[in-house]
Amino acid sequence: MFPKKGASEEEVLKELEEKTSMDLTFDSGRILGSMCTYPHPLAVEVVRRYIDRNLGDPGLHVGSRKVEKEAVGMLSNLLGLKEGYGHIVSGGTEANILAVRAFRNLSDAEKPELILPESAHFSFLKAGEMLGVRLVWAKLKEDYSVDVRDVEDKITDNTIGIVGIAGTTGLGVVDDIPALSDLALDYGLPLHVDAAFGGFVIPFAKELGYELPDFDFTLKGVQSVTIDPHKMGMVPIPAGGIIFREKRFLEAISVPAPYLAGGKVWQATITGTRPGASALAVWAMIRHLGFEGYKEVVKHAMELSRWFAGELRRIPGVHLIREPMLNIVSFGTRNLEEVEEELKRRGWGISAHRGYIRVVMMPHVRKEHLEEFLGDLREVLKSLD
Ligand code: 0PR
Repeated sequence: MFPKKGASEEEVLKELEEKTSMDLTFDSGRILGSMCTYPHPLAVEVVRRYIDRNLGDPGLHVGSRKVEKEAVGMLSNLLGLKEGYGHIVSGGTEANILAVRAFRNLSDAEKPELILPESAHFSFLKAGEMLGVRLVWAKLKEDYSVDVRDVEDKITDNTIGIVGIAGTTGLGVVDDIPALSDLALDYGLPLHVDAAFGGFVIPFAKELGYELPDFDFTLKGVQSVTIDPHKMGMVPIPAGGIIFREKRFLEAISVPAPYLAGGKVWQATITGTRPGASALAVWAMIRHLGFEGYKEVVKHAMELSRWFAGELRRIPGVHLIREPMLNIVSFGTRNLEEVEEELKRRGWGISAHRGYIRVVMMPHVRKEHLEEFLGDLREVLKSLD
């Protein structure tokens, strides 16, 4: 019911405190299956200060627009590009939709088709449906990376582009992007890399000595990359990133917005009014942590993942789905559904995929949380025997 009379600020806050008391919080250490985390305090402060900035009307907030461009520039650099074109958007979903939209608009295929791995995130279902693009699913190999030969077999005159994933949602697998890039170049097709999760992990993990495939613009077939600061970038929601190699992709999805303060401007994002504070927070976090700072975050997350995978291996009735490539560890158990149910009942925020449980070593996840979780897992397994 829409209240006739307002309540005091105190009352309102108290009511909200009660209503949200059933939410799991990141600092409780109970959320193990999320790709989000508690944002960095600096990013929170930036959002608080610049909460009113609207990048939907960049003529009003000229400085913020410049900062967004700089943030896009820094993300482009991280991904091996001197100068890239893109936006800080609402998340990986919007970023993926924009990439598919650009590929479709630049293609003259009569019945547009997009080839993507079976492991692709469900955001592509939205993209396909909204854009009238048929999704053609490519099989996975035994190691859960996409079968590049199957991708090739599925190319037709209607193919508008190919998708590869650098950090799959369920298992954190990095596809063979170099091979996909070669294929894309051979067939004159654009390749989009969904590094929504891996974008803020792989560059640092590689530097730390982890062996991972190349995934970014250093590969000539890669035309666009999704990279989300609101996952491992430690920026508050909403903050996604879409970067294109060339301006023409952005131009292909821009519509005129003729009456705004900046005169006739062009808008490529799905959202019109959109938070400048998010772009500023992305800029602030990159400026503050720098490559070395993010490397430390990733070092901790990767080490914790290796340790956790080792511990899981020692529990009878538990098996790893595959060796972790990034900071995501997924495992199956006997009586999986009952185990999931019981772990959730005990207050664990885990992500239950079909066939396995996913644990994501986000910055808020600490060893003591995982030790407690492993204790519960052992108990639950025993109780179900
Ligand atoms: N691409 C990949 C590879 C993703 O994993 C995700 C989200 C997206 C795109 C879409 O990103 P947005 O959700 O920002 O639009 N993956 C997470 C997942 O499905 C999203 C998520 C985050 C789910 C936190 C749960 C959660 O607690 O796991």
